[in-house]
Amino acid sequence: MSDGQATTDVERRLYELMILMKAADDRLSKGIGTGEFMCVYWPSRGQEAIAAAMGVALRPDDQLVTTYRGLHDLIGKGVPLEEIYGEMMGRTVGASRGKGGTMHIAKPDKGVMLSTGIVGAGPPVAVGLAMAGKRKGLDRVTVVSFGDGATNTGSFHEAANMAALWDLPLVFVCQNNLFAEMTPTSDTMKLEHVAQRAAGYGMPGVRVDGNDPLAVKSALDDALSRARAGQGPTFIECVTFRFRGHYFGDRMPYIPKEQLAAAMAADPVPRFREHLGQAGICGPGELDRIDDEALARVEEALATVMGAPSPSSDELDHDVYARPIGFPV
Ligand SMILES: Cc1ncc(C[n+]2csc(CCOP(=O)(O)OP(=O)(O)O)c2C)c(N)n1
Ligand SMILES: [Mg+2]
Repeated sequence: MSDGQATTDVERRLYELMILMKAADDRLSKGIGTGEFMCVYWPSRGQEAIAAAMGVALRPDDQLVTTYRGLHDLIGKGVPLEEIYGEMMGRTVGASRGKGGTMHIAKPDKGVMLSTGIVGAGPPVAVGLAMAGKRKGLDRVTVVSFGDGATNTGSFHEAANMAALWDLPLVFVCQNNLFAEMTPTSDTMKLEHVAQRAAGYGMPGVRVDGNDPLAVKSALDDALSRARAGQGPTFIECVTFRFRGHYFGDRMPYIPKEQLAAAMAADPVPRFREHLGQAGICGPGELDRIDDEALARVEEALATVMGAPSPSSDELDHDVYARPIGFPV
């Protein structure tokens, strides 16, 4: 395959992932908004470029640790949509048979080792995973995805220090959507750029346009190569925006209208679609087909989930560390 063909395939794949992520997020929003189904979720809409780049840059055996805002990250790493929606809606087809919920989606055979609702809890776990990979002599890399706010927690700083000290094969991917819940990053951090924090631990810190999947992928490729070559961790700050608020239903009164309008005008998904058309990578017919396939894929997954039962009470004492004796049901 020529280099040109490989580049074209990568760009098409990035778009396929981005549009699937957008469709999955839009459908949740529509379904909850109309009362068609009920679940809690922390929307990722607007942050597609980062997750798509991770999906393309990471190898299947690379590991990922993410957060409650992980819908896009999970899709990128190949977790079937049925298992994501199923878990969010508490159905037996969910990745944890519907017993974990939106905040706790894991799929080890796809390398997704943890989703956590505890802000800042991912980095120390990722340090352990990366250390295990290194001790076993594997050349897999662990990537930990988290928000700007998480870099204000002590656990992030301890993890960054240990990862750098031990040259662990770890990539810190900070999805800087400029807010932590309702608080702008500038109210909680003296530094202008989150990536500046990396220097305090002796690892490279790079800042990229998190709405440009090619920029994110390029930074990831460098970081993954460094990690695989035994040169230690890298911190990547991907600057982006959160279109739907902290949780679904958050009306975002704290975000100035002009700021939101400007962010939405720079929506990474149509922006990349336009790029593919202008660069002659995909014709309009092909782009339409990719869009239609994403919508159909989401409907198919939703239908499977809606037709699946919730776990029965018999499941209560399954998949636990210790089986209680005479567990009351
Ligand atoms: C240890 C801890 N403290 C506080 C919270 C409440 N909380 C949930 S999300 C959040 C903001 C996190 O912001 P950021 O890390 O930027 O991620 P984002 O939600 O923007 O993706 C906070 C404070 C929590 N879940 N865990
Ligand atoms: Mg944030």
